[in-house]
Amino acid sequence: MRQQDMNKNWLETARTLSEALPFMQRYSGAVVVVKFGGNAMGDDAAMAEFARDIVLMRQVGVNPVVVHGGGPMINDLLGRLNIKSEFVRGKRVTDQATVEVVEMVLTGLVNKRIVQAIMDQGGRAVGLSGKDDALLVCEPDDPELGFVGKPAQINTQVLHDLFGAGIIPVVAPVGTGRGANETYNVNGDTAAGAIAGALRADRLLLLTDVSGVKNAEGEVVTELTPEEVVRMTQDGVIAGGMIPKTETALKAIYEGVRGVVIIDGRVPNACLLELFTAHGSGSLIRA
Ligand code: X2W
Repeated sequence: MRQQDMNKNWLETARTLSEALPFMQRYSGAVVVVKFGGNAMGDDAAMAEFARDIVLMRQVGVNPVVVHGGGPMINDLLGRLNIKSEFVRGKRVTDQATVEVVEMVLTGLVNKRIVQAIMDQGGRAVGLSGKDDALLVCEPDDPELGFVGKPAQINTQVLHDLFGAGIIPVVAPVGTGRGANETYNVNGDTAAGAIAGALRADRLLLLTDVSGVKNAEGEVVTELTPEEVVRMTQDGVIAGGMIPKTETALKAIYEGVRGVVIIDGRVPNACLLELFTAHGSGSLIRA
């Protein structure tokens, strides 16, 4: 549909695209790991918009990897099955019955919903969990947590194979172990950080439901160094649910990720705003 009146909006759209060129050049060939948390997922329209941003990234030469969560969706099925669940230091205590539900929900429902949303936008996506091609080989995290895994060995070859084929990997944070038939529930942020670290990613975007790291005055800090994060944590300014995210960020940077951004995934086009405009969004942590 061609609009006859060249009103201001279309000129602005063209200008926005033109202004994105240096950013597209900057990120061409870059690896960007996007953690899409269950709280950031929203309704079908929001999911479609997220998928569209990921497909656009791939279209302009970025190699995106989506690592998703799904905590609220796991809670929903556990509730329907009358299985009680509790969290210790941000991680779900996971017994045998729980790990089965976690694997079903994450690798089934949530993973395929994201794959389908990307396909619907004309991209190519393949869903996998940490079991596929032994992407995430885990060790038990803490005896108190049961079958919660911490990634001990990350085999990224399958991701490079998919990049080469122009396919977007969509990873469910469920890991395998070193023994036979082991299944581990991995925190989504932890899985995304470990994969970004192993890939030496250019960017790790942690999409969540808060607008970023806030200072003592409650304002979002747009740029922080790892040292500042450590200091703000010691001072109690960074607290609660933000701690697993900043810990993931510091570990990822230590492992060679160039920058980690904590952003509100519910903001429209959050990923594009971050990568392809001078504005950015949320908090960028880098050395
Ligand atoms: C998480 C995995 C899903 C996840 C869980 O069982 O909820 C652990 O806590 P969000 O949506 O990113 O929170 N695993 C060990 O991380 O989901």
